[in-house]
Amino acid sequence: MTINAKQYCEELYNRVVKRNAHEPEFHQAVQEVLESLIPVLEKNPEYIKLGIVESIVEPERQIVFRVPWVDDAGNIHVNRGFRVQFNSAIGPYKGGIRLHPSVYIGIIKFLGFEQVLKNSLTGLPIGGAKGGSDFDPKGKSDMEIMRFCQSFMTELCRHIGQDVDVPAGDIGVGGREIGYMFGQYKKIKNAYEAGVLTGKGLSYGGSLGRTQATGYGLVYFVDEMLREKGMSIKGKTVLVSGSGNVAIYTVEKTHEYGGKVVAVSDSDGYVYDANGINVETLKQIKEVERKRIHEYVKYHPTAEYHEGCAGIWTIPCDIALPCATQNEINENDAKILVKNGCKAVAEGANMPTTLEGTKVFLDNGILFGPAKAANAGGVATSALEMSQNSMRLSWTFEEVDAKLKDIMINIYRNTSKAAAEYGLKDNLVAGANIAGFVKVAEAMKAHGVV
Ligand code: NDP
Ligand code: 2IT
Repeated sequence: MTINAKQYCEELYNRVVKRNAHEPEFHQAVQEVLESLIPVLEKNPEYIKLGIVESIVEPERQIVFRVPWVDDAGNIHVNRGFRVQFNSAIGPYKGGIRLHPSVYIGIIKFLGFEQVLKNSLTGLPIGGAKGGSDFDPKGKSDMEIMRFCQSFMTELCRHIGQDVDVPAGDIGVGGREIGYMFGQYKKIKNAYEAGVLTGKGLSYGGSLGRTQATGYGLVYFVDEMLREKGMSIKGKTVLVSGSGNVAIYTVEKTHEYGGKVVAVSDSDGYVYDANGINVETLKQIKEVERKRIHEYVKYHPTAEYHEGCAGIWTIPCDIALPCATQNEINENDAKILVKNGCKAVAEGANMPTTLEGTKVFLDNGILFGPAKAANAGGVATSALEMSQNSMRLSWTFEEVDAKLKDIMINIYRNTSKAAAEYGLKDNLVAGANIAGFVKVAEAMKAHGVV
């Protein structure tokens, strides 16, 4: 019996929508991947016959739990916690934890699904997962954050382990939160299992370079993507949305490479600084004081603050690097960027461009680095942290950074090669989905129906 791959993917997509009702972000992530896989499945129908495509869109396990905690005034709050262990074909589950009021199962599922393919692209042995909670860390005291993290880990610890599932940071989770979670895990398990979490502090098993890795990796990817076309970052005007971990180190590395980042943002608005965003000020406001981005103009009075985060995409630029959150660039934003002369876009955030926005970029010949490939430097360095924990050794910053750079260049090349192999030259969206999928699919084929 011959299988029509296109029809199969359409039917499977419809089943995914039905089975995961009211989860539009997950549908969006699946739709993009299934569309990319059609040529692969036409060539290799056994991935359909062996149930691999159907399995890859179904998480291996979904854990939903109650997270009660007490605030400083003695009031009790009850949040919801999630961990979606999506696929463990090529390694232990691996992926971050997001704390944001918008978190629900559909967000965690889309992130877990993308993580499977992203982790495969790194070339390192890590499966895919994601977790989080609808807890809002904004305005909480250190002690409230600690009590929340402890309660979250009291349940999560049953489901993770250095050879089982290794969480890390994402939106709302950085070094402070990982520290509290690690402390609680260690206490409950009575074991020093350093590799159970990544993004740890340097005094207890963290890796040099992990804090910088996603942003630096993004810029290494962009540099390679431009170099291939005879271009470079030097002298380019760059927009970076967000002002968190990924955004800060994207700004820092872009400046090192001779580009000028003129704007950053948060969910309230954006800052425009024609002189180039000062990264030390950014670190002071966001990492030390944990304040809002409008504070920037107090330090640099010639800079401008504008309400509304989407306005950032109306600033003329050569390169746009969305580093805040999902669906922050829609079709209209993409059209404005193209009209204003933007030549390259690379995604530091996960799924920051809508499907319609992506189409605008691809149709207009914009160099476009999709999240799975372009922001994989963070999780790749997490895997390097796991390696160091297993060896009970630590590498220098230079060693880690050199490995990260190599990994990002390889991701660009493998992604671009996979696209070309299927007649989709320069479509890195398809290339990333294909290259990420094939490795996982081969492992699943070898493991049988499990
Ligand atoms: P942070 O919490 O450090 O920063 C998040 C930034 O994004 C903040 O500026 C925040 O603004 C903004 N933001 C968050 N939610 C929204 C929203 N709904 N609308 C507008 N702005 C928003 O997170 P990270 O920098 O770690 O993560 C940023 C993105 O990068 C996410 O998509 C994450 O999944 C992705 N990523 C992170 C990796 C990592 O290693 N940390 C690795 C790979 C991808 P505000 O303060 O106003 O909320
Ligand atoms: O989206 C991501 O890749 C991350 N948040 C990093 C995950 C990790 O395990 O380092």
